[in-house]
Amino acid sequence: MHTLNRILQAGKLVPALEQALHARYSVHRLADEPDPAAFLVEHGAQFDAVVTSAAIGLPAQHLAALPSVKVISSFGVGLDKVPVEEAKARGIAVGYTPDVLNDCVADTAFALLLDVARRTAEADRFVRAGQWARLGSNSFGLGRKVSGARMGVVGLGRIGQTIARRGLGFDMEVRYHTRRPVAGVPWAHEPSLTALATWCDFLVVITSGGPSTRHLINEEVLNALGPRGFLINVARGTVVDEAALIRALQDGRIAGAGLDVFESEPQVPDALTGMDNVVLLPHIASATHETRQAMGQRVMDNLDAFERTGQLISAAY
Ligand code: A2R
Repeated sequence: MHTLNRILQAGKLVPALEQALHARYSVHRLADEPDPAAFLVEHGAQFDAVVTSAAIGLPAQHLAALPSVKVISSFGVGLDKVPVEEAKARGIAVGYTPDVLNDCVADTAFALLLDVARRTAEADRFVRAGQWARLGSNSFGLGRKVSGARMGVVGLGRIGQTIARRGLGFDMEVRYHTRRPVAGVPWAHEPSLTALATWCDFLVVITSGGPSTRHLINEEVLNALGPRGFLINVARGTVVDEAALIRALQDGRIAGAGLDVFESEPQVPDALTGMDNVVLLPHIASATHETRQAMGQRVMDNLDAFERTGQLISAAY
C-alpha cells in the first residue's frame, strides 16, 4: 500500500477530473499560490504525489522542491514538459494517458487533411461572406482529391498507426518514417524523411515532442514535399520549424498546411492567420467529451493502481 495523503495539482485540469481528484484526495492547487516556487520551498515536503497535464507539465526545479513525491500522474500522452529523467533517477513513478486518445488524434489529423485539401473551412468562409450568392455557381474553384493519394506518416507509434489505418479507408498509399522500422505493419518504412516527403502528397507528423524531434520538419523536408504537397502536424509545434514553414507557404514551395499545434502556443503567427491555404486549430486533437473523460479516468486509475500495487496502468518508463 502506498497511501497518497496529499496531492499537488500543478495547474488547471478538465473540470470532471478536478472534481474526481478533489472528491477522492486531499489536493492543493499550485496555481492558487501567488509565488509557486516560494510555496514549494516552504511546503513541498508535504506532497507525496503530483497531478499535472501534458500542456502544463512540471518544471524540473519544482520536482526538486518536492522531496517526498512518489508518483506523478499526467493527463495526456506528451511527456515533453514532464521531467521523466529526473523522476526516474529518483525512483518516482510517472503515469500518463496513452492509447485512449489514439482515435481522436487520428480523426483530427484526417479532419485537417480533408479540410486543407478540399478547402472546407475556406469554403465555409466563402458562403458566410455571401460570396457564393454574389459570384455564382462554380466561383469557389477546385480542391485536391484525397482518396487514392499518397500519405507519408512521420512517427508510427500508437497514434501514427491509427492514422495509417485511416488511410486504408481512403484507398491511400501509405509509407512511414521512424528511426527504427516497426515490425509487423503493412506499410513500407522509409529511412529517409526527405525521401518520404518527396514521395508523398500529404506528410502527417505524429512523432513525440522534445529535443530529439525539434525542427525535424525543416526547410529541406518542406522543399522535398514540394508545391503540390501538404503538411499536417498533430504532434508538437516544436517538431516543425515554424519560420521555415511560413517561408515555404509564402513562396508557394508547399501547397498548404493543417496545424493543430504551434511553437509558442497559444500564439499563432499573423503570417499564418492571413493565409487561406492553411487550417489552424487550437490544439484540440484529443478534445472530445468521450476522450477527455477517458483520459481523466486514466489519471485517476493510475493513482489508484499506484496506491494499491505500487504499479501504474500506463507508466512513462
Ligand atoms: O523513431 P522511433 O522508432 O522511436 O519512432 C517513434 C517516432 N519518433 C521519431 N520518428 C522519427 N524521428 C525522430 N527523431 C523520432 N522520435 C520519435 O515517434 C514512434 O514511432 C513515434 C512516437 O510514438 P509513441 O511513443 O507511440 O507516441 P504516440 O502515443 O503515438 O503519441 C505521439 C505524440 C505524443 O508524444 C504527443 O506529442 C502527441 O502525439 O500527442
